[in-house]
Amino acid sequence: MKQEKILVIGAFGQLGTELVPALRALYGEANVIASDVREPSPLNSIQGPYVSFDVLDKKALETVVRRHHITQIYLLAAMLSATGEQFPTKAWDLNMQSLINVLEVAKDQHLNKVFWPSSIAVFGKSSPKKDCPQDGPFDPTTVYGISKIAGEHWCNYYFQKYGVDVRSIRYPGLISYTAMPGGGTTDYAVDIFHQALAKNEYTCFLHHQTALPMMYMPDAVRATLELMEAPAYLIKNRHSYNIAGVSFTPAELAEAIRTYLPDFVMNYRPDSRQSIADSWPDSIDDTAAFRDWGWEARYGISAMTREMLQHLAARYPSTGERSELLHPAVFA
Ligand code: AKB
Repeated sequence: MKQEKILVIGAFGQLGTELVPALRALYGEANVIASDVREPSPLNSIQGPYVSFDVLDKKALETVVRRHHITQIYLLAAMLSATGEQFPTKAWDLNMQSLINVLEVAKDQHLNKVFWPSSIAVFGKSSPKKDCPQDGPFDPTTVYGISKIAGEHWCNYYFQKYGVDVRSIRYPGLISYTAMPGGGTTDYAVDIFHQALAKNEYTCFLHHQTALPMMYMPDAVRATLELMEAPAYLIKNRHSYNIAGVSFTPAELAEAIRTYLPDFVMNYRPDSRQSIADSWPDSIDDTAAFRDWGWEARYGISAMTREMLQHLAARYPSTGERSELLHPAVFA
């Protein structure tokens, strides 16, 4: 077991919900402190050590880091693309000030490592649609994207100037059965599974042909741990790494779901999130992550769809009657 003490900020979010148990399996439960601005509740029940504080309160952050002898921070708190467009200044304040607070504390208290998530939202209309390269061009259209590209520069700055070992990944849309995403443009790719199982019908807020880069959560958790476990000399990029998982359109995902639920009906009613999706690449080039620290995705659309439906089917008891393939007896 490794002697690190890790603080995960934003532990109740989609990624935090799965990253905390993965880190605890690696470092021991007592050595991973989950934290969030929210108090624990039956809806976000996390076992093990937990502290509640606001990362925008730098003094509170300093106290938590000192009191728990923290050596690494994973900063996952953020406002995502769609919600960020409703509250632009709030999104900027949260996304930027949280990062500056964490980088300052990491510098002052000589932390071993910091993880901070960036996003495909750093890309924009002038970025290539297909296999979008690591080095841009970047012209984000959302406040979320602007905060992510600015944050990448801050990460690089703290590494170059103060030697803070900060590492980052540009996540695509994340797909998981444990926690719901909150306020993103890629959220449809999680919602669709719940609605398919509950009602056999889904109305998608994106056009049927809008391809976006996505990733199944087990791949995203593994990417995060692999990046953070890699020796520092391998991490050549201190802005953020592109990582690719799987790219698909809503129509392709609906088709994959029909393998298990043949009568599934998909409707389309694009809303304001369509223009955000239109500004993002269809797919991502991740050769730099492969070259530097060996990143390779494992899940394609078929395996991801199968696992999502199988895990979620238990929550929707009528599913077994509608689909032989999702009957509990088939995958028990
Ligand atoms: C969002 O849709 O805002 C996020 C992201 C791609 O970073 N899921």
